Amino acid sequence: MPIDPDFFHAQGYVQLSESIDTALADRLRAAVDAIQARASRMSEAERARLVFERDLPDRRCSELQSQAVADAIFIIGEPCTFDPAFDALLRCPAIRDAARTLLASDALVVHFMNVTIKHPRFGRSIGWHRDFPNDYMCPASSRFVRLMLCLDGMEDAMGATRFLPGSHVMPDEEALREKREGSRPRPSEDAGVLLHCAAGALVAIHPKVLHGGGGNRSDRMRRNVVLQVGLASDPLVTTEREGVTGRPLR
Ligand SMILES: O=C(O)CCC(=O)C(=O)O
Repeated sequence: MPIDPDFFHAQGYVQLSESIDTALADRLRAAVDAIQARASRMSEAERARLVFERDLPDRRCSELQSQAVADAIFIIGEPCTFDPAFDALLRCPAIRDAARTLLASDALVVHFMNVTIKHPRFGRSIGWHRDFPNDYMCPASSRFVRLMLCLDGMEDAMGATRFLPGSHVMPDEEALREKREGSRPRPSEDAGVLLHCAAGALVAIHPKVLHGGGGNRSDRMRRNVVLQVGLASDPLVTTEREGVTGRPLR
């Protein structure tokens, strides 16, 4: 079985033993490179779908780093609007089968997709958080999943994703209360377990598991394609929509 649902439900994350084919992974890496290469020449409409490193508040960014950052992209939103390789990703059996197994349903829809980039040496850390509840593209219940395709693989120095195993085992009401009251736990930066994986690995993330990750201190690029999938019967209760939102996962 390419996925271990027991591990996922006990730990709150799992690395799949199957992924997408290497030719598509190559296309996706090339697509991300091409988007980054033309970022400074894009139209306003295209740039509005990108989050640049330099626009984010970061008290830890030194003067030297600010110069290196230039047009570095932290998040590519709506990647399907930039390159059809991302549409092809949504048609991959590994993606569909993982979501079907973990959500125990065949009637699934895509919520959103992005590419999260930690650039060599200055790519920022991501603080501990849960994906449920969320102000962006969130249904009323936590019955959805994020699938993360690690284009470059991940290791400690690259700012690998860190998980607090078992932290998802809580009722939705408690996660909602935590957000309302601002009482979400803040584990230390080195708490939990690091997910080390090879380039092209596919990882499933439970919406309530606490996860985050350090900055990229290495010389290697760290690019993850993240997509969120939920039940067709479970409408989003937040306002934003993307081009792929509601697309059936077939
Ligand atoms: O790139 C990562 O480490 C994970 C992205 C993430 O935290 C998320 O999508 O919630």
